[in-house]
Amino acid sequence: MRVAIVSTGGTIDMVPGPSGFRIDESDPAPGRPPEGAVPSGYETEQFRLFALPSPHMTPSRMAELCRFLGGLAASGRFDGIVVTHGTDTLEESAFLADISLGCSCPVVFTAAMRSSSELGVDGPRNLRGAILTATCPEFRNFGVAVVLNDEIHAAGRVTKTYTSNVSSFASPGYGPLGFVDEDRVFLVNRPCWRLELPPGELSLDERVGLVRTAAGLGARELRFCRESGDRAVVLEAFGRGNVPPDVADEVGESVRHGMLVAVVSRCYVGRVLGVYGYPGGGSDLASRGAMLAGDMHGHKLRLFLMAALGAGLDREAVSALLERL
Ligand code: DAS
Repeated sequence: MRVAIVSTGGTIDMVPGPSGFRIDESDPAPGRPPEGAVPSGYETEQFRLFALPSPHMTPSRMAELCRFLGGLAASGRFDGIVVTHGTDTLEESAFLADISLGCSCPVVFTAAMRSSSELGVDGPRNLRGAILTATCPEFRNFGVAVVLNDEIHAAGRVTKTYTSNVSSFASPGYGPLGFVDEDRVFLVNRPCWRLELPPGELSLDERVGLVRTAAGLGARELRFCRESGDRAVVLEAFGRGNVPPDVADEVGESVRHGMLVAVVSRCYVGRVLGVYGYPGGGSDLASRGAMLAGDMHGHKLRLFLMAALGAGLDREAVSALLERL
């Protein structure tokens, strides 16, 4: 089995420094897998694309990563591709790869919650699990996955739930696709549908805002997005998709200005639906032209809208895709 390992940075590549963990710039063999991480009989080829803490990943760097992965997949040289990444924005990079790659070479993201110098280091085991998953014959056509702590998660569902624990990555409300048990991969749930972009070159329109509501908050922030020239905004509403009345007025104003307003919930599990008709309720927002975007997480939906607008999709095409959620 031949596996490409693409490193981008993150704790998995970090060492202690005078003021805290940092990427080891002096590593003579950057991205080389640690002892025991590569199962016997496997060959790996390392590519260091970035050496960044993941809060330094930007949408354009994520798009560059996706294009790089597409090139590796198209080369036909690998049975699977593993990406190592910082945990903070891993779910966004993995999601963008999931909606845009549309290729048959399996791609798995992994990371570490602890650096190689810490007690109970998890990186080598996570890398091994990711390699095994990416090359598991049954794993084809599952989309991009994220493997940490012996669990395999769908990129569209997974989220970092805990700041420091090795069991941080979870798919709340859905559960993992499967798990890794020593040298075996067990897939127990197949995603029946995934959000995907139409085939084509990935290009992002970054004029997409993200606004989270809180009691009495949101209208000023939405107005800021509109006045800054955003073409779309994701609104993280309360519960089933409800907002304060002044936020609803601002939603209407944004739609009148031609912006695409997509509503998700600030709850981290469950769908939005127009079940409330009061001013600011989900049904009111829909009647003012907002799109209700199912169970998506706001930060992922923002990337989807960037890519959809970058691909030239119009309002109807975006809405048709979101209706499936
Ligand atoms: N701050 C984290 C990052 O680079 C470290 C990590 O978890 O990888 O995302």
